Amino acid sequence: MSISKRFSAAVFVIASLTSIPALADWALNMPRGVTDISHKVFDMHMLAFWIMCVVAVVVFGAMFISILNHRKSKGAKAADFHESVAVEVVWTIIPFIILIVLALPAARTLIAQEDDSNAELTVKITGYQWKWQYEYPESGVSFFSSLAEESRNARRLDSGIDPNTIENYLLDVDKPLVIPVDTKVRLLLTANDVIHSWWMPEFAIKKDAIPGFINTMWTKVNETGTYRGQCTELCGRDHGFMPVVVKVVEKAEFNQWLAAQVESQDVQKQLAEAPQDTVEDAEKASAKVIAAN
Ligand SMILES: [Cu+2]
Repeated sequence: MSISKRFSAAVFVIASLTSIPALADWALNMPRGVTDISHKVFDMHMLAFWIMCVVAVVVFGAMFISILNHRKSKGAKAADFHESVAVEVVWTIIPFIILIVLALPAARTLIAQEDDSNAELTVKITGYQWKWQYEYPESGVSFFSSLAEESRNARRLDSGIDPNTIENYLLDVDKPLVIPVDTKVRLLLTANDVIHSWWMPEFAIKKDAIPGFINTMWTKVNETGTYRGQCTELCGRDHGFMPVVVKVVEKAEFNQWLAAQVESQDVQKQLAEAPQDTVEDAEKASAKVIAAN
């Protein structure tokens, strides 16, 4: 291969790597996300990445130049000096500066990530084998979020359904968590059986849900939309089948949704509590509850 051909091949590889955002399914990098914290995490990741690139180019460059230009066949003679204060100072100070440059924003982001004070809404998340429960303690709303039926059917052995035909295969649920946009939401995390972990890449949050413990995290999403994540702690047979789906909606829409949940939960509660000794009684009771609501 001639040098010009090699050069154009290299340009092609670099060009296809930089056009990765166009091929979303192909993306190798982490997502930039939709929260201020996720942007900070992404920027830090890229900072570390570029510093590593420069370090790699300098270190490997020096190595290859030394190997090529100072090889024995060219008559090179190895230097025989011992100890060099100058070199030692340089290779101590440069990594020290790099570490400080990386540690400062990292510490700042870590502290911000842990500060769940002044939250406007609280949601309790409980992990189960193999689903999530979402509770809004302030309004008493509570529901389970399980793998969507299309995925559930397709994943069965010999189901005959091609998973490629299922939209968001294994990343869809029957009832997603709903939260309002531009609102600081505190998430309380626990589990009811084994350790699970709640992960939402677009929000840059991930924490273990541990039985008997309450872990906290928070998020404030800047854009409405549907976001998908997964349980990320191997929690048993169906670990791969308990996705996390969060629907972020406008504040007014959220209030409407929450009110509807409160109402439907009230109806269910009254139905469960009404005396239902016979079928007739049950029908009468449900008619009464429906009329009252
Ligand atoms: Cu799990």
